[in-house]
Amino acid sequence: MGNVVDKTYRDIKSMRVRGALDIAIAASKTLKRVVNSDAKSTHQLIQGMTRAGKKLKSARPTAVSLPNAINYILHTADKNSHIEPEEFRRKLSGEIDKFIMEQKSALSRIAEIGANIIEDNDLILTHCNSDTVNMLIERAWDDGKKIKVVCTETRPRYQGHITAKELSTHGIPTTLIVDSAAHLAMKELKIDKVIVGADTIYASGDMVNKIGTSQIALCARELDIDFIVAAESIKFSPQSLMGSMVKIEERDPAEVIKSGKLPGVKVLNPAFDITNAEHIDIFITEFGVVPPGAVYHLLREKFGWELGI
Ligand code: RI2
Repeated sequence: MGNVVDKTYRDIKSMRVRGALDIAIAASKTLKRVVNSDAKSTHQLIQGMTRAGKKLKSARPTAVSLPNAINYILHTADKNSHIEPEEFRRKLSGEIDKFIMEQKSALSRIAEIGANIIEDNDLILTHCNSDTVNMLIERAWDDGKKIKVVCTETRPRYQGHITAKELSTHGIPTTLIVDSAAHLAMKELKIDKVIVGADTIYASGDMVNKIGTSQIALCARELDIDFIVAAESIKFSPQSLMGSMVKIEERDPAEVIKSGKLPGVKVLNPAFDITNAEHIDIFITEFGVVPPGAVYHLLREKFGWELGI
């Protein structure tokens, strides 16, 4: 079973599996494999799940969807610790399947709500690659809205290329820009809306997303362009209610520049930044449109199990 867990850990760490929702789903599926291992007692099964959960959580530190999914499944395991192993396997497998289905239906609900917000002829700018944002944009297009999209390339790993490829393959007119052209493009092309995904959303309404997002939000504020975040509630951080913030992942400098190319120069490669709640107009969640000031209430309502309330 260690092999399965190690493989998922490596896939997430190396970003072979990436995107805040996808890493949470990959970890959930792996915990289901652990639940179905041949340990003799329920206690041993829970021990195995706890070990696997700890390892998987350490694969990437910034997207709270990963620990949220794992904590939820471990919480469900604890609640069922009194039942026999066979029944426990069946029950937990069903709960994990249900949890994954809920995440997928959250995604499609956000697409539906988000598509209503997009207007005919909108020019939308997005950053990085978010399945949630792409699904929402594709839904608006399928609804008959004649939209166009501008994608940043998203250095250093160029996830913007994935976005551009997906959207243009869907038939949507798509333009790729370098990250540093964001302000110019927003001003000269007259972008109507910026829509991005999220990795972690704090109780304060501040939001952690791919490096460069906060600069784009500042530009949007200056130019009076709507700045919209599309994210499932799994990306809300209950720990932030207790003052705890996620660690901003610092990745290998080799992603930025070939090692040894600039001897003596230090390279920083933070993968995420924090966008101030004041620069965010709305969050689109599966529960509807939420202003940054309402995140606190949604967190308390939806993550009561984690907070013991
Ligand atoms: P979905 C990604 O992180 C991006 O920051 C993206 O905005 C966010 O996850 C949400 O993605 P990375 O894994 O869950 O590329 O909307 O570092 O797909």
